[in-house]
Amino acid sequence: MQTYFSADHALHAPSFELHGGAMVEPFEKPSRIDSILERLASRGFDAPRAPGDLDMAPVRTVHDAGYLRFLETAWDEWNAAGLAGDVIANANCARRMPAVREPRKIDARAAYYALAADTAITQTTWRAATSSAACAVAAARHAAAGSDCAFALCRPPGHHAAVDMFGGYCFLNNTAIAAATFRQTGANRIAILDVDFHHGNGTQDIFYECGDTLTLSIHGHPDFAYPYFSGLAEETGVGRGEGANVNYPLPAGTTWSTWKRAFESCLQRMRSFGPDAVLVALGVDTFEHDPISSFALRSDDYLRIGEQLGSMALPTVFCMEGGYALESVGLNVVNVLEGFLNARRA
Ligand code: 5XA
Ligand code: ZN
Repeated sequence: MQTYFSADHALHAPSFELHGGAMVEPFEKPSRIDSILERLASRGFDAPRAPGDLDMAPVRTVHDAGYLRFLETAWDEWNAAGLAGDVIANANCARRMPAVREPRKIDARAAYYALAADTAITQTTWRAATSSAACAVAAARHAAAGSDCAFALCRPPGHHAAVDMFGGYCFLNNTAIAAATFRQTGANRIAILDVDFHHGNGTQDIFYECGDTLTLSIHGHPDFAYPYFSGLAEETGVGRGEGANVNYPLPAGTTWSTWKRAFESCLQRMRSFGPDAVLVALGVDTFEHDPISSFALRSDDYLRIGEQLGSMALPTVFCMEGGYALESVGLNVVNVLEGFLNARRA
């Protein structure tokens, strides 16, 4: 399986994260990727390839034009306004606020476009985010060109990025951009399966009215899990998208036996939907020792996830999302990929 990876990911490295009332070292940091690269090499995977320059056409079909302008220029404007440090939202569009529209000042615009204050935009975040999306585009093209599967080692991740919102460490929605790339190559029906611990609110938002993209997400229940305000089973899509969004909110402490039932239901729904391609938002923060999540999957469970996805026999692209247990993130990711390849070879 070919991996696409850009060294530019390291350009996104905020110096702190606001977490539970404290400024802490960010959980989402460049060394996560080193751990995955090392494990890919030691398990005999082909050397990663760098993606080309990002084709903005699929990005523009996913994200709002004003939002893209904001992401690209936010840090420069913040700096020019004399504000200190990196761009961080210190307000939000909260419920019943009557003037929800893009304001003029840069700190106000950050508040307008932010999902949460956990995500900073640095001077070089835009370059990292576009390189991350370029990995997703290159992986989708590779799979669509007959190679059947690919791994986009995206960083920063993407599944919380909505049409016009950043947060949860995400700026551009890499799986949605990969879906748009598949469509450029003639695919009509796409399934996006999000196995990250956190609900893929951004992906849900982007495709909520869309009947030819099936979005499925297995995650911690919003009663306790970020992003708290989406991910209920009742969120099923609207209009032509009615029935094409399926959420599986699960309790804290979920182990493989419960998680697997939701996963098998996803596989069944995907089979009935009949996609031309599958995208997997591959978060491994479902791991028992993940520092910011509360499921309890074990390293061997990731092999089983990969095997079952491989048995679907569909063009498949994996896009990296969360996973913060540094000593195990590489093992767990590579277990999924290896399980997938084992099933494909069988
Ligand atoms: O999948 N999303 C994440 O792993 C990020 C959660 C951010 C919590 N502040
Ligand atoms: Zn996550």
